[in-house]
Amino acid sequence: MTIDKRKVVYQIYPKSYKDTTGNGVGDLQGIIQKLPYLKELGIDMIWLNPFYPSPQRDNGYDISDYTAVNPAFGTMADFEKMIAAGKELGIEFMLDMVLNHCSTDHEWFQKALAGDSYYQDFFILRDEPTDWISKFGGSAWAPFGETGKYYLHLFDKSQADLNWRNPHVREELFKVVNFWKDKGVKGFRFDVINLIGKDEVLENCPINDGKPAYTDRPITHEYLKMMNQATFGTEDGFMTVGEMSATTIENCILYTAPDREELSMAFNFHHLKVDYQDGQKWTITDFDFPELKRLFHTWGEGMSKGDGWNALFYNNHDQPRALNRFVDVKHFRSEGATMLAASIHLSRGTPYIYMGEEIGMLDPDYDSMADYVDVESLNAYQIMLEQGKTPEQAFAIIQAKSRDNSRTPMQWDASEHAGFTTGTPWLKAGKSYPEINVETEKTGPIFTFYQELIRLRKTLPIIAEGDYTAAYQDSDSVYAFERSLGDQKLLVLNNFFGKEVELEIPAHYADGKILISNYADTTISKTITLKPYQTLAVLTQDTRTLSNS
Ligand code: TEU
Repeated sequence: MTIDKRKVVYQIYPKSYKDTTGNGVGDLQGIIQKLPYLKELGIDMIWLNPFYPSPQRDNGYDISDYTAVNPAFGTMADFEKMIAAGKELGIEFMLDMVLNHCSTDHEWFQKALAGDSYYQDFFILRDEPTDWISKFGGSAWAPFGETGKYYLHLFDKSQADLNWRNPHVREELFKVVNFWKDKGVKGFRFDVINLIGKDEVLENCPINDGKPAYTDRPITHEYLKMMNQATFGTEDGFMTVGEMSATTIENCILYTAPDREELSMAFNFHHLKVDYQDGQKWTITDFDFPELKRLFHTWGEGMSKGDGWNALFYNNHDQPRALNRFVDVKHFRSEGATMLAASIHLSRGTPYIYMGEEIGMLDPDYDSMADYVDVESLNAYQIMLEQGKTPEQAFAIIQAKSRDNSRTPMQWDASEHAGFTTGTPWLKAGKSYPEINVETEKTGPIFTFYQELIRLRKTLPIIAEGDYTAAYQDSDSVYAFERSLGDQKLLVLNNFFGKEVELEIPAHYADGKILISNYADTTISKTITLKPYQTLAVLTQDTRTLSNS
């Protein structure tokens, strides 16, 4: 199973992309309408977050019917049109498969509740709950109707974990995967797929909420092999990405090394926890740059050596905007946005762009708790109040950390609601839309820089295929790496701060060629001064290794 490493994926949160009906919710027709825009950007594949029927307790990650389209987003005919319209433009689709859990509204759960023992074995039922905590707060177990039993839900209580030990469950889920594959999709993103294998005996686990009993279990690799064989494994070029919660490099190599025949690549989240205080999300603190570097370097080198493949990203629908986290956006929004982009698009792995990133969108800067809708944020706010935080303190944390930060409507133009809808949007548009929108940004420095990065990956094999080695490990402001392919080397320097920094360039790069930079008029010499948030990539044919200067 090989993938095309020149491809770049663009993530669309359908609910927030473009509404063509005026119901305040984005839809598939809206995506069709915007395909030419994405063609212009140059991306190859679109990952769509769930658009299936769902009570929307967790915005579609609580699926009640795996093989249909939620009427709020359109029809199956719209879906087919979208695939066909993409094909004409050379844009493929990757669908989100939420196979760890289903909605408690799903007929499997409803039949189980009604007493059908065949379907009861689809879920994880126990007489006694363990002390595990759900990832959205509170116990991970809820009473199973009036039976006196409890069912496991690692996420919201409306998301019941499926029992992958049961072969009938696997069979049903593989049918789902094949249903969409047969409709012409060319990729899948598997939600929290490293959590599907649960230990048979579930025990109390006071230190880490039960995680060792269900994270990266060896049996998960077996399940992925089975799924690969039963579904997409024979389709050359098919792209699959697993979302891995609290995972390890060792496991991600196993999940993604081509000879393992599990998945094509993996998302991990370690680099997005560098602004968590003591590992806790609901805190506010500056990001830890040395730790960010260390993680990029260990994962970059580890996956490179082990023949694993990373999915590269800073943004998605669960994360506040990276620009707000890592960049002084007041002074350096464009420089910061382009530097962050280069730091992953020139790295080893498949880059993912989250909608709006290509125009430098920011967190919405809402004024009140009433603007937030995400179940995780609402739970966290209550828990913080119970723990003694003042409403002001709790609100400030939600403002910085809420998943709604990235879910705000795509900013198309300066008209009301950012040109997203003519109705009332399900989530308010961010305050920045009058200035930051596609209309104003499309010819600007950020969008055009993304276009160039995407083009470079397609034209230079060293970007798509080259190895990854850490560089300038001791620098306290520059994250740098070197790519190599055959005799060729590429040095990528990224200044993560708003002040200039001087570097000695190894002699063999001194007569190298500047591949790309986010500042004009940079020249290469022995000593080089990187401007605030400057990114600079230098290409050479020379084979001497880079000294750690
Ligand atoms: O997210 C998995 C996950 O672990 C998230 O809880 C993530 O760590 C968290 O949102 C960061 O605060 C996936 C989906 O991406 C997410 O949208 C779903 O809510 C979740 O699975 C359950 O399906």
